[in-house]
Amino acid sequence: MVDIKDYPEFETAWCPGCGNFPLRKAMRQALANLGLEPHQVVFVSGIGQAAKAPHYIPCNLFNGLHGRALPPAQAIKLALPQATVIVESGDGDMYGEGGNHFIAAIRRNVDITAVVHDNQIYGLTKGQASPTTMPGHKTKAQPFGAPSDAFNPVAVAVAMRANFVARGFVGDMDHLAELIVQAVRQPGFALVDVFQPCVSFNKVNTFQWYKQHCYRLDESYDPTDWRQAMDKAVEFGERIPTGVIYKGDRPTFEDRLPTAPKEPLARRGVDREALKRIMSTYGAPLKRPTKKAGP
Ligand SMILES: Cc1ncc(C[n+]2csc(CCOP(=O)(O)OP(=O)(O)O)c2C)c(N)n1
Ligand code: SF4
Repeated sequence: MVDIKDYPEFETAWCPGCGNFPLRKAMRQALANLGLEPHQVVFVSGIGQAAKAPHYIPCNLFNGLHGRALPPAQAIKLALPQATVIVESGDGDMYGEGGNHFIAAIRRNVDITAVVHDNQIYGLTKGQASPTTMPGHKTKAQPFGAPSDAFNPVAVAVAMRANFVARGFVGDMDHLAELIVQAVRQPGFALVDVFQPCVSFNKVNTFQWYKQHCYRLDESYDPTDWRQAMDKAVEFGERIPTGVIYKGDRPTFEDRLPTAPKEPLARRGVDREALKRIMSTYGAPLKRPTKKAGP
């Protein structure tokens, strides 16, 4: 049986009180509840404070470029279908620099889970407005207030009928762990957008602010009703719903791709005779280069 202690804690570079800590705990609990051993999981992240989260969990990790977590995550899942692939990164990384990959990943629907630390700010680079920063929010780089409207990742994901769309809050940790469990279990692309305070650079969306505004969807809510989900996804004001906002059932990319490997790509044998036949259609067989005389 897998236990949360199989996912020990490490020293981190985060500020004391950062919302990344409870999210990490919820993630460790979710992995234990899923019965996953560390070697069965691959985390993929980009750049940022949130993107460091997988450094502090003893699973496999691919840490890529800023905004580029989703493409390698999809490739890893296709090449290693048995792995549980979780992308864990920040709102800037996923929706700003990685915004187009986010849209493409929903369309493609590879069976991966994206858990986004949404602190509504760029934390690592000291508090510039991110795509989810609310308009008018004053930062050092936007002293007159963020001049753009905020990106609503949940509404975009529901509009595109992503197979699983949820919003969590680090102040409701058991609920958050349960959302991650459900997201991993759902086939296809799953999004869990998680509100988490950045205590150093976001003085607007504090823990208290999230606590005052977030409420849990009640039991009677049906996440398979797309129109109702659209209404909930755009509810972002005095009250902001948390929970599973939408659950879809589009076929996954793997289901639609006849050549998708069912076993690790690395274990597939090579048909050398077929390879020779293919190479022979490109002309004369390759010869080893001969050594040239000279300096
Ligand atoms: C291409 C590129 N642009 C910009 C940066 C600088 N940069 C590093 S992290 C970051 C923002 C990270 O914000 P977010 O993803 O919200 O994570 P947080 O630090 O808030 O957890 C930026 C702009 C970079 N490293 N690479
Ligand atoms: S700057 Fe913000 S996001 Fe980064 S570690 Fe500190 S509190 Fe967390």
